[in-house]
Amino acid sequence: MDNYEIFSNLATIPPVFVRLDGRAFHGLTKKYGFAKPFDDRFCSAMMAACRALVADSGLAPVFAYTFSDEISLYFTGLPFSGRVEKIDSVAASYAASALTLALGAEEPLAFDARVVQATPETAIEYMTGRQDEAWRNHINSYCQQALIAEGMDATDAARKLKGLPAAELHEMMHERGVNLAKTPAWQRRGILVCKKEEEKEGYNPVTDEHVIVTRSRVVEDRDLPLFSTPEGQAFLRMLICGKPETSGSS
Ligand code: DGT
Ligand code: MG
Ligand code: MG
Repeated sequence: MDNYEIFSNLATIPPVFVRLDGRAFHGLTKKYGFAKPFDDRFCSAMMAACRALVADSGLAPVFAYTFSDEISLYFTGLPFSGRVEKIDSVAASYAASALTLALGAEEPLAFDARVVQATPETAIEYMTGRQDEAWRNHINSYCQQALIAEGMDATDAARKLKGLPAAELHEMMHERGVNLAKTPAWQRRGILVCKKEEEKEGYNPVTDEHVIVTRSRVVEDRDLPLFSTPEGQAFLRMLICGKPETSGSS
């Protein structure tokens, strides 16, 4: 019956992103009573899932970028010979297990997964686009929450906010004493989790010598630059291409 497994040999080549998104997390966040618009406990649990994906899953993405209930994993080498079904299913189930453990949840939860084909250039565009989405999600979540707190129901609040320009949303929160440019950076710009190589001095007892060893540890960056600025583009280029400039520029 193997020949009916028609998608199992669908394979891709790196670089790719795998984007995971929590399934029906509106229900999960309601059930756990997470603070609106941003909950520290939910964010910490998402970070634990990101750390596990980067450090322990064996999938070995270069980094994870997260905001809200989504995680983008960037790969420059692929496990499972690049087989899409296997990559998506293992990444999504691993993330779901890691988040379940981190939340101490007593019921199952799920992520969906998709592969986003990339080149180093489009990877930079992709990251800039996801951070734009994080920003839109941030302002929308604050405004939606403010209207609901004033007694409006969620559907009416969403209808009222739909299509309003960013300046009006800013003004709306300003009138309520919140400056949306001064909220914590992780809420506005998302969080990056990656491995960092560090050189440390060690001691080799066999040769009785002091040696320099390279160790890698997982670090998180909650104070990311704005990716659409020159500083942000240089940051992404360094992260994705290992150098801050485009080739050809001086
Ligand atoms: P989906 O992805 O189509 O299966 O459905 P959802 O419900 O997961 O929708 P999505 O992914 O568009 O939106 C993310 C949901 O997660 C949204 O209802 C807001 C919620 N959420 C994310 N972060 C937080 C948080 O920090 N606090 C609270 N209260 N909710 C959050
Ligand atoms: Mg979701
Ligand atoms: Mg989402």
